[in-house]
Amino acid sequence: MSRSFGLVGLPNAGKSTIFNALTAAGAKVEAYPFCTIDPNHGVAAVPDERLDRLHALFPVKRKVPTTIEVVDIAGLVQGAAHGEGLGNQFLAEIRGVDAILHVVRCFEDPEVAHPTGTVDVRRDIEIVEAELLLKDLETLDRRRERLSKVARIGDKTARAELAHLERLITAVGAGTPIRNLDLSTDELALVRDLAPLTAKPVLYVANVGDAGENAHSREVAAVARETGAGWVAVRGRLEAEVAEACADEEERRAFLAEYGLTESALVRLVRAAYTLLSVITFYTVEGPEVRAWTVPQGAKAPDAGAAIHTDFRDRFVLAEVMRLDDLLALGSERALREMGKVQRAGRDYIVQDGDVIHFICA
Ligand SMILES: Nc1nc2c(ncn2[C@@H]2O[C@H](COP(=O)(O)OP(=O)(O)OP(=O)(O)O)[C@@H](O)[C@H]2O)c(=O)[nH]1
Ligand SMILES: [Mg+2]
Repeated sequence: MSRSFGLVGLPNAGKSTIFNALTAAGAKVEAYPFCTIDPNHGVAAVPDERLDRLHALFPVKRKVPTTIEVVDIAGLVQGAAHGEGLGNQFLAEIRGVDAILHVVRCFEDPEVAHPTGTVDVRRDIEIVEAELLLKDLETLDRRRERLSKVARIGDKTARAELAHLERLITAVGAGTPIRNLDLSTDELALVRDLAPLTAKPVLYVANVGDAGENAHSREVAAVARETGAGWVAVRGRLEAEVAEACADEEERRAFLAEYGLTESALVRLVRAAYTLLSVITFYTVEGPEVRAWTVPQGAKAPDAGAAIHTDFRDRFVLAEVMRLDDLLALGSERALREMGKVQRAGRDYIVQDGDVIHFICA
């Protein structure tokens, strides 16, 4: 299943620019704030060198990469939660995403207005996070209001849930994002249900401008370290131009090399995001298709099979597992079989990043 990401940030931070760099979808980008009104939704195929090499070894008809979904919403400003600006009404759009991409403006450009006049990374991050916290408070409060009526008539489960809600409300009210709390099983269930924004993992995207990393982006790195978030530096405008001008990753790479960059923003961002989400990639070669799949780290073979087809979990008999590195080194499946390097794995096998798996089902 593809992972989804929601872009948040101040107006003019470069969210739509980053959206375009990732999806090459050509969303509207302007030097004035609130250029984005309606949310942009896009899908990007994840460039994957390992998949390319696997496909070269098994030149079947189709090469199917994993995909990511990206949602780009209007900028958030101070007071958004109380109706300022446009961003707040669209926060609901990103309730369903797996992780937040928080775009932080790290470029100076007098042509592009900054909503508060100057770039100040810590303050800018705080403004946006405060809005996310306020949005969560609103979500949690609404649930509390509804539940307290039921709890009053003596419903035991409602009363228990209310207690969990109170703890979350106190923490969020004090400025602690839910992702930083140690949650009990019951609280986790509640969080799954309500999908509050501050429970989602955050990847800071430092939009550094054409010249590359600078003092502002180093500050973003420091914030990420302090809060346990991920971060990645992206030359937004340059990457968006390259993404839109070049049809494939190879062409992009040749272009970016001229600027001393070895990989596109999409590749680097996905790598950081997959690490943050603790997901790994495995591969299949079946019929006319070589294909990449993402599953949570620690997934057992039947669960990985279920990513392909839900009934693989129950029908699972055996997985034949090859290491992609072995395949690339030895050049053929046959060579691996002869060397005894095809592992027959049972239900308890934990899938590893880079496995090439053939599922045998009943
Ligand atoms: N100099 C410079 N300008 C950039 C860069 N990235 C984006 N911009 C410019 O910043 C302005 C705002 O970019 P957008 O991508 O529209 O910003 P946004 O965050 O989507 O803004 P809203 O939709 O208004 O919230 C545009 O004029 C972009 O061209 C960059 O790397 N360097
Ligand atoms: Mg925009």
